[in-house]
Amino acid sequence: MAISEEKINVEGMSCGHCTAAVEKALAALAGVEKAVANLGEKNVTVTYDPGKTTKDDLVNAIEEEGYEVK
Ligand SMILES: [Cu+2]
Repeated sequence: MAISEEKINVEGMSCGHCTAAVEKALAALAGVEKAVANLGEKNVTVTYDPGKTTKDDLVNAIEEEGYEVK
């Protein structure tokens, strides 16, 4: 089981609530071990099992929270 790490650029996060919402949405997906959003860098680093979740799933979860993936 290979674990992947993906850094995804996210537009629209403006405070701690936003980063928490993005992290929570990602952490809720199957196979996601860790999601750490960085407000200053406007990105989120996700550690996940690509056998259970695809990058598209990650992007969808972020967009469903109302943030834009660049
Ligand atoms: Cu916010």
